[in-house]
Amino acid sequence: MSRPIKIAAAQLGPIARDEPRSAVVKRCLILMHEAKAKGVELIVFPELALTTFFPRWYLEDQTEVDAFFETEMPSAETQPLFDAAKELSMGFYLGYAERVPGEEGDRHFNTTILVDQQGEIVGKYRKIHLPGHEENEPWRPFQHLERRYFESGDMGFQIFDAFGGKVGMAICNDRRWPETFRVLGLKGAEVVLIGYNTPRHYPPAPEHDHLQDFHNHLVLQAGAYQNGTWVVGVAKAGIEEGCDLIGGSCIIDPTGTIVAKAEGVGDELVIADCDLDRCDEIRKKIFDFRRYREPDNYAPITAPKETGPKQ
Ligand code: CDT
Repeated sequence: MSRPIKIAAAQLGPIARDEPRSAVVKRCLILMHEAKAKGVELIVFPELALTTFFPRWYLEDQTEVDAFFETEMPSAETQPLFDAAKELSMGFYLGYAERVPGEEGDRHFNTTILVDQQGEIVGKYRKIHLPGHEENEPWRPFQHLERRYFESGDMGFQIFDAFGGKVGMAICNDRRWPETFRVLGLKGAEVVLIGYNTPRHYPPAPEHDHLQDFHNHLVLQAGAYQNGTWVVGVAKAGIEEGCDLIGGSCIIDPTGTIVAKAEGVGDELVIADCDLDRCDEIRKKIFDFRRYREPDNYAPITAPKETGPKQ
């Protein structure tokens, strides 16, 4: 049996702070048309794909922060992506900053959507693991204020029936947590799509800077193998506003093998034929969850986080 779907990881190079969304959308459309010529059915863009990675700045004016957020999807500026999806019969994953206006104040999420080949939104995920810090830390060469600008996602880890399979979504830091993949794996994910923005320099632990590419692939490959799922990791890469973001966008098969990988740090397509039936290689033979898991011994995993060891 085989259930192939051709997927493209659409890595984006840097996005300048003053680059309008319309320019980014144009870059995405170029990649979609290139991908169409190669038979791609699903294209995956990075985390916060419509703007520069703004959590690197401490901004006191909320209006300035909100300018990086979307209140509607599609919007006039992003509608061309939805039109292209329909015209090219190509679904997409798109990360963006989402603002939800409400009577008790606005809510802000680091969000991604899954759009099908008819241009309809069929899935949404709001980032759960938010890295970084809440307050300005001027000693850092750049900030990582996701914990200031976003709240943790309220939609859980879900699976969407789309593209003839079961699709899971996560965003950037989520990939470092095995629980992300395991929850998606337990729900039957056959492919997990993950956009990211990962600075090479990590101010609290600069001694690990040379390991950033390694850690990226380590967690993506482990997540794939340990759950018998395809994984698509997609970077926003290159020197963005003076900050070096790793590339390494890749597609990983359910054995944990990287089958296609980006060569540079600019706009680039990484394409692979992903046979979703290959998940069975691992799920039926190695990690048969129903047969081999021992959840009675895993209680600390779901205990409140305060019960973890003090650091
Ligand atoms: N965007 C994002 O989540 N970036 C983080 C940076 C490192 S914080 C430890 C990441 O996990 O790649």
